[in-house]
Amino acid sequence: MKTRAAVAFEAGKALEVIEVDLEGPRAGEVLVEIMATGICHTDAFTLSGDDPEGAFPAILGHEGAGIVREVGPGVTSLKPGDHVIPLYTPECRTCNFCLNPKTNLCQAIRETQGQGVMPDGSSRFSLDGKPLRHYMGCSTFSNFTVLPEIALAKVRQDAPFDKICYIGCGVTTGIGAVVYRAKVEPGANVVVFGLGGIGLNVIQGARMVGANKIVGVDLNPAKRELAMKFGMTDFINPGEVDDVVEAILDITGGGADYSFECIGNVNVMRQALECCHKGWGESYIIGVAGAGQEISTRPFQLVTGRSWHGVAFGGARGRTDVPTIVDWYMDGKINIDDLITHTLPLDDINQGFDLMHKGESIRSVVVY
Ligand code: NAD
Ligand code: AHE
Ligand code: ZN
Repeated sequence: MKTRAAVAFEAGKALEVIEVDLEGPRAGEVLVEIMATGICHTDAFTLSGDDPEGAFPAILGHEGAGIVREVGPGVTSLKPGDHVIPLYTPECRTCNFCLNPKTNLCQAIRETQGQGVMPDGSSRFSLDGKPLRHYMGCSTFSNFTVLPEIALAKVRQDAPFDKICYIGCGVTTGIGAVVYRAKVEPGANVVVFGLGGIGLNVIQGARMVGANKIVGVDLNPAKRELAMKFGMTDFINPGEVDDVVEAILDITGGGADYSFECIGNVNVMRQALECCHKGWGESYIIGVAGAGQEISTRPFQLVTGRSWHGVAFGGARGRTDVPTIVDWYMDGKINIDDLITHTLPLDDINQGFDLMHKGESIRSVVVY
């Protein structure tokens, strides 16, 4: 079939919205009509050329929601008409990662996914007979896409696609980091570095679990108002204090119980570790840093009881946890609407990237 898609032909170039060829689903695969997709910072990161796994030409996008239109042989858990959210972290429920309760990083298809192909090593997308690569196993910047069955969460049918698409990455990444990965307790002091599409979801996750202080750190003072609405109790602009770490120790009375880095800046990652409470503070890296970048600290920081962690997709097991997060949204327990600042047609997708780079959007959503 033919489908309209925004194609990334080269790193650093704008996407081109064109018609491409899409082959139907093979065994274990599902054809999905994408109804809406968010534009995540990670799409911009890969398009910039900084992603060691970035390969072109490719169809980016990994934060979508849509409807199953066809299933390949052997697919048992989904049928045409089902509403789904694509999962860049799948959940096969049988690999040794899925069987280990300590991780959500299913590895069943990780290698081929990173190469931009389906699990059998081939691409379903092509242009003029030449393959186009998939991206993060999702390629939601195409109106129709093909995914493995294990990379789709089935969700309720009354949830609006243009809002729940954000659960495909940003919402789950932020709230999940608090709830599933760090397991923040009521009364804990939490510090969040970077109040963008991820950090604001960490903040609302911290409020949801009953955190005490929720300190937000951002260079952009315009982020303050929205962050307060989502539960931030204290704001630090690094440009207005002598020492960010000292300012956090003062506000929290000794340091963060939990800190989250939601920027992708290795210098800030160090601050996020060092603002943690001596003896028990835990720091979680969420931000994605460019190829070749490294983190550092004095080992004494760890010897004296702080610990450094990382988390992908909020520690969520997609097929199990994503439907629950959709319920949280539909029940009014979490706010997604106020984070979706812009809605665009596919033809204007590059404007969504421009808004992100200028710091003018939290989330832009493309509606097909
Ligand atoms: P964003 O651009 O919306 O937000 C980043 C925020 O950080 C902005 O508000 C910006 O003003 C602020 N900032 C930038 N430099 C700063 C500094 N030095 N000190 C303080 N604040 C600073 O980005 P986002 O969509 O929220 O994504 C954040 C990061 O999370 C990105 O690196 C993205 O790739 C990554 N990410 C990771 C996962 C995961 O599973 N680990 C999932 C999604 C996104
Ligand atoms: N491909 C990059 C790393 C990019 C990365 O860290 N991706 C996160 C998700 S960001 C979503 O917006 C992730 O899930 N990582 C775990 C994984 O298995 O990819 C690189 O450095 O090679
Ligand atoms: Zn993302």
